[in-house]
Amino acid sequence: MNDPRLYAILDLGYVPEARAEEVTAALLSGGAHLLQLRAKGHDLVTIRRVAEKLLPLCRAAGVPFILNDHPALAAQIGADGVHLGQDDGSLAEALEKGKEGRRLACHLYSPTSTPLPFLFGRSTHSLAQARAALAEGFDYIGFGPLFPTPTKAGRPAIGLHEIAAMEREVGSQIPAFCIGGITRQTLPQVLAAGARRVVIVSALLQAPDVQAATRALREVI
Ligand code: 3NM
Repeated sequence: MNDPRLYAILDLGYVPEARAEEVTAALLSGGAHLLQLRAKGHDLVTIRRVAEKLLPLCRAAGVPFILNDHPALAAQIGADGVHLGQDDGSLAEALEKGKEGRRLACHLYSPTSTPLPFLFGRSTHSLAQARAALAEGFDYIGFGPLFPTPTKAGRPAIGLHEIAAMEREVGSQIPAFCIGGITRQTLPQVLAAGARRVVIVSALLQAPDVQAATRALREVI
């Protein structure tokens, strides 16, 4: 990743499948540096169908396409990475599932072939979890939720006080994206607290003009 700062998520909780491509195109043309498909509660057939529509848009824009959960599916469809929560198992397990997915995809798997080309991201909710994800070998982390957010309702906010230490210890080694309740209004405090990269979901997806909102937030970061 080449200094990615704004990570956008196409969340099917906000965007119906019928609008997924149009909204993704707006996020990409607005300047998102990474794009994740998040489809909590959707079946694998649907997730695959949507992912296969979004992947070529991301490729054309030169933006990595990350699938939330489902490492085997991510590898099968040729995604650029997979994002895992704290309860989604270890990096080693995800790597095994990814290898299995790739074996299914190309029928040519050899145990000596090069490592999977994709990125593994981990959600972290404290400095301790961020350190652990770095030590385990994840390629990037999410860090939050900084504020209460309807996108992950019920998850306690962690506030801004650990951002500076997290950036110093972890963000200096791998990209660390602050997440949760980041909007045009809250972004300045988040950046002032030391954040250098952010994930934004509802403030982009619920904007009247997704492209303009993405561009405006990207300019601030
Ligand atoms: N993960 P919004 S917070 C998907 O802290 C997600 O791990 C979080 O959405 C975490 O920008 C979050 O709408 C929701 O607040 C982010």
